[in-house]
Amino acid sequence: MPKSKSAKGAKGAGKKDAAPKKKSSNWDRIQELEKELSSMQYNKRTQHHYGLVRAKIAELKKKEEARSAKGPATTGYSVRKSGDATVILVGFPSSGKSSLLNVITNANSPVGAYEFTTLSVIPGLLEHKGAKIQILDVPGIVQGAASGKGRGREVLSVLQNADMALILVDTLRPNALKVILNEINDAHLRINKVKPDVRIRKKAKGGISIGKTVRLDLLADETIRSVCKEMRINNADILIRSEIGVDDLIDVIESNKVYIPGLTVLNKIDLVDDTRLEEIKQEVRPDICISAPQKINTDKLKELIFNRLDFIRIYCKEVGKKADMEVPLIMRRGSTIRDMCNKLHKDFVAKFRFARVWGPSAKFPGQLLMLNHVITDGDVVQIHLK
Ligand SMILES: Nc1nc2c(ncn2[C@@H]2O[C@H](COP(=O)(O)OP(=O)(O)O)[C@@H](O)[C@H]2O)c(=O)[nH]1
Ligand SMILES: [Mg+2]
Repeated sequence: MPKSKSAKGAKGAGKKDAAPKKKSSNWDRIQELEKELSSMQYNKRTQHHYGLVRAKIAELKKKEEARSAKGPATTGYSVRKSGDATVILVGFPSSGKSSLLNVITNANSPVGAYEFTTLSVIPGLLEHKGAKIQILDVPGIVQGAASGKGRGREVLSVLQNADMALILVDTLRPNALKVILNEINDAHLRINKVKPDVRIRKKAKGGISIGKTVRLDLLADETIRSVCKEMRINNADILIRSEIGVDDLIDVIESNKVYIPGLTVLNKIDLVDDTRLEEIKQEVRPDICISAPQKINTDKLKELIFNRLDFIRIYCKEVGKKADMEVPLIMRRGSTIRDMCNKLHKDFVAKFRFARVWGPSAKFPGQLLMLNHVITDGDVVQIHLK
């Protein structure tokens, strides 16, 4: 996936199809401002103005979202989360989402040569190496879900609960990627990005004070102050510990962003010759190239999804019994024994006495460990309760 400079997140947004005419004046203003941004270079000299425009857009979008959330709720998007992780499948109509869902999961979704075959969220279950991965085909997203067109709120809630985004682009429309990334961005998701290390502590008076442990060439203190003001923070202590741009700052202030991994998948590779495929790969920079119906690389894709979700396998050993090495408990890298207890049973943390661990994370077999211990792939864990 192309790593766009953080400051350019909104690029191209102004080129989006104009929203239906009867929108609020907020919406008109957003479009105007986005147009202004798209024609602006981000550099030392412009960053102040750029920041202000971005902050204004953020504020207006917040208002618009609040407005659209007041509309009648639809039930089409209430999908219960299940399994070890939820992956959202995002792509243009006819990019092959249903075909892919049918190949890698147990779903039986209608495949059609027509656009908009998929009308609501379709879940499928992918089972791989003991992990149960829920994959959701969410068609609404590329139709302006984030900007409050129609079912915005429901689509957003599905997206924000996802653990990963699988972006499907087909060889016939490689430029879909930009549009999709834009929509995802608008839906408050940040794909393959590390959450900026910035702390903002609001206070009653004293203005804005800024502390930094890094050099910020493209974000002057003056810009930080103006952006804060624009977003109604007048007094705060700000501590910045990672190299951020103005977009990151706005993300931190809004504090509603979800940082998840993503995979870019290029589908329909059977429809182009090698030369054209190379050209498209240069443009899209996919993580993997597939053909869903012909099952080219679809097994590899399963493995890629498993790995990108940072899964680890933990084997549970009941007291007095041998460990169950058949069915692992799937956890995420960095999980602790507490996380594991929470996943097993709601009472386990309260009743916890200690755990014994055999395997890579233990210093010696059967080491006695407590809730904060970080477990690793292949550990065998025995939990002792009160
Ligand atoms: N040749 C080819 N056709 C594909 C591929 N993937 C999907 N299709 C076709 O593209 C059309 C749309 O697919 P579908 O899965 O319904 O797309 P969706 O709208 O994204 O769910 C159908 O006719 C599929 O058979 C592929 O890899 N190669
Ligand atoms: Mg479909």
